[in-house]
Amino acid sequence: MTTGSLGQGFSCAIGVALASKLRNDGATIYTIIGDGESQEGQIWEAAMFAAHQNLDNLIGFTDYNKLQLDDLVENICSVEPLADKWKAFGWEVIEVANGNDCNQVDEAISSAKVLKKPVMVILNTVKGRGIGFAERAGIYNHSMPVTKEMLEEGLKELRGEF
Ligand SMILES: Cc1ncc(C[n+]2csc(CCOP(=O)(O)OP(=O)(O)O)c2C)c(N)n1
Ligand SMILES: [Mg+2]
Repeated sequence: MTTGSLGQGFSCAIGVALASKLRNDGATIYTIIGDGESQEGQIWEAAMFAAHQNLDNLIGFTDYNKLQLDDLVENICSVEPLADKWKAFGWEVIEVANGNDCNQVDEAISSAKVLKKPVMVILNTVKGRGIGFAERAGIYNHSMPVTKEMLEEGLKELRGEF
């Protein structure tokens, strides 16, 4: 599911992970949150609950692109020290140096699957990576109108046609 209100998707994923454990269906539950989203109080209540329930079937990802809607995350309200926060909340943490590299993400998932606690994978990412105009826009790409021409250009770039 995708969600709009920041924090709610994470709480839903934790509910799904708990249900999966109760059913003993062997599923792994994946959830992605933003770094700006991590400024929400709901994230931390949910984090505490997931550890309390020992949800070792849950793998979270933080898209740590250092930007939120208005500005740099650190200018609005820093989330650092992010890894230490998750550890203090009872989670295992795996940090991925280049979160835009699928191989590095894949390796992190393999490592996360054998850990016996909920795991937060912190992905150091670049917002808009893969599409030049989106990456260059930085903070302004959050609600950037995309014309038909820009869409074509972006898709070409993602297909490696430049
Ligand atoms: C509870 C809540 N407060 C505020 C917003 C408005 N809002 C939408 S996106 C956003 C910033 C999210 O930043 P981040 O999680 O870092 O995502 P990114 O922009 O990097 O993809 C905000 C404050 C919202 N959707 N929900
Ligand atoms: Mg962000």
